[in-house]
Amino acid sequence: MTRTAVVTGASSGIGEATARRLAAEGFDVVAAARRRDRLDKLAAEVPAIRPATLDVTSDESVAEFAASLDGCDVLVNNAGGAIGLEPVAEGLVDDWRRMYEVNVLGSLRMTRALLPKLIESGDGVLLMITSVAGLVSYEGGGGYCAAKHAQTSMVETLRLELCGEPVRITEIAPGMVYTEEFSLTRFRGDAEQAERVYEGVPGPLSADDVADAVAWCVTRPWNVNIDRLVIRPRAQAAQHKVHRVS
Ligand code: 8X3
Repeated sequence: MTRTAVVTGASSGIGEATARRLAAEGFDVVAAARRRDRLDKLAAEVPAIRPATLDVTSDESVAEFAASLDGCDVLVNNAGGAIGLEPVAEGLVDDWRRMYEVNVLGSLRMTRALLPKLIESGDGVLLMITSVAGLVSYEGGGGYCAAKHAQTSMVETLRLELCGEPVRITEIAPGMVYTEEFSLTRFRGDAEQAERVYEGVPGPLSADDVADAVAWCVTRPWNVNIDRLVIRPRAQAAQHKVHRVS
């Protein structure tokens, strides 16, 4: 029987690449995000992808979405992002709130709503896309690092709480990934600053590289739980150690 995978934040970047890749792996994919026009285009291109409008920051939207699903075997909590690079001393409450809403509470809403279906499937996988920012802190990371640390902690707690249930809990923590929007959002639309992050870096990861890791994690045998997979480009040995060529 075809298995169903739900991917949040599927309208671009890692989410879109994951939706495409899981479809190629034979899943029925529900690609969920706010921007329906983008999802519709994606679904028109890939028959195994079904578009679904979803705002993970809204209780009603998540409830409606969950009710529309017959079942769910894999949930990829991917919706998230960073806003701003201010030091904590100048942290903007609205930005922090937004980052918490999407990254942390969005994942909580989706987890609460779909966990019963994942368990019911008999071999569910809940996969959280976190970040290396969930494992280390860095200057300017402020609210994003805090939100990603919260997600990392959520994954660890879930795995303990669900031990004995037929659901695997996996985290993928990517480092530097070059996507259309991540850096642009962080720099509030300043394309030049956004590009500078990747300047001279030979081979930052692509969204496809992360999607490849997602596919590997969710296609392991039922008894194999990949707890955490940290994935960085070869040029990024650590947060502060990035090789650049001019
Ligand atoms: C994105 C990676 O290094 O910008 O999650 O925090 S980093």
